[in-house]
Amino acid sequence: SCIQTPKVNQDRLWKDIHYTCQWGKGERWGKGENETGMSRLSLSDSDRMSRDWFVETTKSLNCNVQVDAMGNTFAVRKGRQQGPPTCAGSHLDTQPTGGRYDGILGVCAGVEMLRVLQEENIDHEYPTLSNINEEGARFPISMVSSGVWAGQIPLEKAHNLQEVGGGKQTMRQELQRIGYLGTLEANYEAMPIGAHFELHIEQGPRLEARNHKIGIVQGVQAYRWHTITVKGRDCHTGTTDFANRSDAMLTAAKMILHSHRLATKHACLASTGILTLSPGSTNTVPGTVRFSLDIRGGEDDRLMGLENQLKTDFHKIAHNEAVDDLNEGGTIGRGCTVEWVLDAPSKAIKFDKDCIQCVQDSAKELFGDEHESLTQTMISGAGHDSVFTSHRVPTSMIFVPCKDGVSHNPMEYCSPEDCANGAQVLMNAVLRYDKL
Ligand code: HGY
Ligand code: MN
Ligand code: MN
Ligand code: MN
Repeated sequence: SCIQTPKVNQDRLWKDIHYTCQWGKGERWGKGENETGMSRLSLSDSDRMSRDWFVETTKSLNCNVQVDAMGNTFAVRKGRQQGPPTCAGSHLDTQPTGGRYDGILGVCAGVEMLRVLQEENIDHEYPTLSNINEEGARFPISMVSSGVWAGQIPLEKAHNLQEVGGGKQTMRQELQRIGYLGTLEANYEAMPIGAHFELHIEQGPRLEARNHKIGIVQGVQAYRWHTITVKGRDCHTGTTDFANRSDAMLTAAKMILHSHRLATKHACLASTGILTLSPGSTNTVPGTVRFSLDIRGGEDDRLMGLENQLKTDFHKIAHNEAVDDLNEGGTIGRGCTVEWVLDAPSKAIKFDKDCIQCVQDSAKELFGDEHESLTQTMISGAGHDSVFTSHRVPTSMIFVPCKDGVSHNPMEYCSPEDCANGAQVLMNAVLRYDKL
């Protein structure tokens, strides 16, 4: 059934997105093309200011705002509503050198939906939601706040998370410090929502490559984050020959190279984004190296196959045993030890078919006869809060293209038209879902 839905205001949405970018903009970047770089780390002061903006703005739109013990901020518009309302949410935190659309677009689109409902006097209750630490850049579990709300991560564990790289502050202390340690219990029962839709940039090249305007997201690939510690022995670089070294840096380098090669063979992805070593001196062979390993792949068993093989091979590399072609001319050395810690796993998930249908129908409504050539179904390569909400309520996502498929980078860009297309499909989908 064709539902005449009101139009989002593209200029106003664009203004909101860039208004929120004043907080945490360029904290780590100089002038020039990088000055658009966002560094609004979860629970930082700049994050607090963007959250305060979200609270004030939604309150001015006749919402009552509730914050839970994980900082999830629900702005629920008062109105006639049977049963738990349909929610539109995403996140405001960014990568340390992130872009202006990842997460922020979805939250601002939720706010734009509320503005339109207010203007059109649509007397309907809708929550918009802003999650915390989706990026997992400052605290080691990504999407942690939606994970607690969905009952997938214990509150205690989340509250005690300390900053990546050994910072002392815990999530709980930082939530308290910025005033977002809410009294509402961080779980589904305390804040039941009926369904969840998340608008997000694709963060990859597929939509742009085919000149598609909307991605109808059917699920999210599995991923597993680890911290690997390699222990060898500090020694003098001038007096210790190779046979006598336990070189943790060389060993870790071989592991990282091997993880890339083996992931390719398993049609998966692998990446190391954090690497620390000690003692850190030109003339001391490093005895300790710690590195992150983010592996991702379509299905759970394929990813576990890669992980198990990597565990075997890292053990061999640590003991200088041959692994594929890594050991030609390698050092025989005294070997090292290796330790794995699993930080954050997420199984592959499939979104709800009614939600996907609502997105599909909303895209049809927006593009009319051209919708076939302007939309595609897809699986998300990136993790999102929707991964966790889908454990609890019917959920799906809407993607819009981003320039060159670049994200987690100051050059991230999504055009005003693409932002507005996404927000329109988001609002249409929420209104449709409620009429099911
Ligand atoms: O890691 C991810 O995929 C997301 O950006 N948190
Ligand atoms: Mn994101
Ligand atoms: Mn991200
Ligand atoms: Mn997300």
